[in-house]
Formats: sequence, structure tokens, C-alpha cells
Amino acid sequence: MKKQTAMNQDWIATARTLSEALPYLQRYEGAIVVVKFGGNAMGDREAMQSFARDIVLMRQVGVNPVIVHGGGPMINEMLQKLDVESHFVNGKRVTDERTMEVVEMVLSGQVNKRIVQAINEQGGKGVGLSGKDANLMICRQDNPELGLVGTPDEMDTTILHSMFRSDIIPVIAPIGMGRNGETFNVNGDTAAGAVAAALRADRLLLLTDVAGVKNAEGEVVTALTAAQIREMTTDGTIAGGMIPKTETALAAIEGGVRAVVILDGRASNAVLLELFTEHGAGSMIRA
Ligand code: X2W
Repeated sequence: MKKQTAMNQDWIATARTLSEALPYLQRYEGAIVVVKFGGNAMGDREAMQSFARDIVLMRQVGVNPVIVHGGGPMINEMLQKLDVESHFVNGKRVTDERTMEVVEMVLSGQVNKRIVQAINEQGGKGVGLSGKDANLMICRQDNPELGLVGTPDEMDTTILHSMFRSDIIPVIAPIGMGRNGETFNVNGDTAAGAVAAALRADRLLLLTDVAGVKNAEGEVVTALTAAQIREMTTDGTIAGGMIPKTETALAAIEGGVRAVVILDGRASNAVLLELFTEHGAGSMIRA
């Protein structure tokens, strides 16, 4: 008897959660939400399934989710297997032709298909593409010292809008093409920021393996302005691996994205918590 009551309580709480989500569901109807899914946030098969489920739910309630993924750790693993040495300068992988072949193989062939498969297993319609497809992301060389690292220069989002109309969830590998036949390796955060800006997205969610932007006391700050981010970068509070993320956030906001959230992608239902509850997750950055 007691067990029965406890179970009822669980269901009542579930029903209440759904009911409380209504205003958020209404707010995000038709919204474009770009989600950067970093290699460090991917975790095991179960974490991947949970992520895919959240994305399919977003689509089901009328949001247009777009995934831009990374895969740095998976590229490292493959380069090691193939005995190709690799190093980073300012968070970007120095990329020669041989490295570029491996990067494209791992990102477009392995990581991209893993995410597409996870989405489709949850009942969604995921379709994988890279910046090469339908001229989505044309790049120029970032810095000659980095070799084939690209900076997005010209975006054509026509293909993404067609996909939204067909109920398809685009899954994008951060690879771009050059104007002279080159293939460019693009940092995943940079690619996500460029896609979000080109779409004038309502939200860019940067899923990573830290809880958010921390203040000098080491606490996660839940709401930040672009000006505060600049201040915290100048005084050294924001440092290391967080810098490419906050730089992406600032560029995306300048490019017309309404808000950027940096959050821990490994936390369960991180995306749903952020979009559909009062609680939110991670650090939200706005103009
Ligand atoms: C990255 C692309 C993958 C990536 C690389 O080669 O590792 C550059 O550094 P995460 O998992 O998001 O770090 N490209 C130019 O960004 O992966």
C-alpha cells in the first residue's frame, strides 16, 4: 500500500513538471536552438542516448534544433593509432594535409554518424552533413602557421531551412571548404558560433565538461553580459580553455544570436533543464 502511494507521488510530480513546462514550450515554439556538442561532453553510449532523447524531444515540441559537434579527443585517438603527431596553438590543432584527412574521416565518418544514429534510434530524423554540403560553410585560412585551419567566411543556411521544414534535425561536422578546393579544419566552437549567427538563432548552447563560467571565488555565474565577460577576461578570471568558449559567445551575440549558454553537457537532461524549466543551467551570456 505504502509503495503504491510513493509511486503515485512520482507520477504526480511528473505531471506537474510537464504542466509547469507549458510557458517554456510556448516560448520556444518555432525557435532555432544551435547546440554545440563537444567531444568532451559526449561520454558513453548511455550519455549519448540521453542527449539524443533531449534533442528529439525539442524537435517534437516545435523547436528547430541544430547540432554542431566536435570530436577533438576522438581525433587525438585516431592520430595516435596512425602515428601522426599533433599539437595545438591557442586551442587550435595545427593541421597539415595528412592530419586533415584523419580529421575529416573521424568527424564526418565516425562522430557525425554516431550522433545521427543516436537521434534516429530515439525516433528523430537526424541527417549528417559538414560545412561542405550545399556550401553551408565556406572558409578562408585562419593563420598560415596553423596550416589547414579555417575561419568561416561565408555561410549559406538554405539547406538548414529546408531541413527544418521537413522535420529533420541537422547534425553538422565542423569542416569547411575553401574557395580553391581546400578542406579546412574548423574549431567546433567557432563553427557552432558561425552557424548560430548565420541563422540568427534564439539560443546557442555550448555543451562542455564544466558547469559554466566561474567568478574569482570559483562559483558558476548564472547570468552575464558581454561587457562582464570582457572584464573577467582582462582581469584573468576567465582563462585557459574557457577563453575560446567565451570568445565564441561574444562573436555569436555580435552576429545576432539572442543568448548563449555555456553548460555541462554531461549533466543529465542538461538541455531540457536549460530550455524548459525555471531553473536553467550553466551561464547565460547576453548583449
Ligand atoms: C578541432 C575540431 C574538433 C573540435 C580539432 O582538430 O580538434 C581545430 O582545432 P571539440 O571536441 O569540440 O574540441 N579543430 C581547428 O573542435 O572538437
